[in-house]
Amino acid sequence: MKIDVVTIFPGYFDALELSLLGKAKTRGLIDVQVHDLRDSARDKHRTVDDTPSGGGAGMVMKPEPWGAALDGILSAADGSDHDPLIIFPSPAGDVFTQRMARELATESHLVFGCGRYEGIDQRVFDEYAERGRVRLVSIGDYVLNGGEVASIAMIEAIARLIPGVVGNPESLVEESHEDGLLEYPSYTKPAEWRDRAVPPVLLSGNHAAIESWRREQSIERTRRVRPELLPAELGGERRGRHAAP
Ligand code: 6GU
Repeated sequence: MKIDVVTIFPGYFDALELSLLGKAKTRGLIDVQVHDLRDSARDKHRTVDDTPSGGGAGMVMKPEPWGAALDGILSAADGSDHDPLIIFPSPAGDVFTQRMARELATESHLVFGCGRYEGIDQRVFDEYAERGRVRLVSIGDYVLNGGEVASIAMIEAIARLIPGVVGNPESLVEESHEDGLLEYPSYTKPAEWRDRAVPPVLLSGNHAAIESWRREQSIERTRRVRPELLPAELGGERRGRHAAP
């Protein structure tokens, strides 16, 4: 998967060199290219923002540097058989979920456009939505200073679903959200720590009993913490195992 990122803070994306994602980059499973938006500004101060039309607080990102940066990325991709999807992280977007991560993991080229300040001039979204595929995506109901941290979260969630990125694919299956439920609690050795015992069933060697204990724990945890995720057949409001909440 090819991933381009446009940002005024390329340094944020140094985090992608670490751990599994760094290994995935080295092994060629993902190819991440980070572009400094200021390199696409034309004045000597490398200006990327201006005051809002109509007045108001804060600054808005100017369209021209975005146009130059995105045109450059799209023309480099032109003629390849990879149809890019541009994602603008935005608190006004569709909420990012595990389901969306699974969908996006099947794409061959993602472009993340990280806005700062009060946002990007609307004409940038309109221009690229007319020329190709654009999505506004939020990572939750709270406000960040810009799209960088949101992009890193999305890139990590997406990239780990690409075959080969996570060493043991079975570990992907048993996690929170993959079956629509929260994950069961995990334990390791020692069997007793500070008078706290590992639940005996986990040491029983009875695999059917362990599996049913874990499922019960998942359901109870989901009922307690995120009842809105619970499927109807488990007494919840959710319309089916993979229906949207
Ligand atoms: Cl994607 N961007 C910003 N700036 N804030 C957010 C967000 C995105 N998702 C939640 N809050």
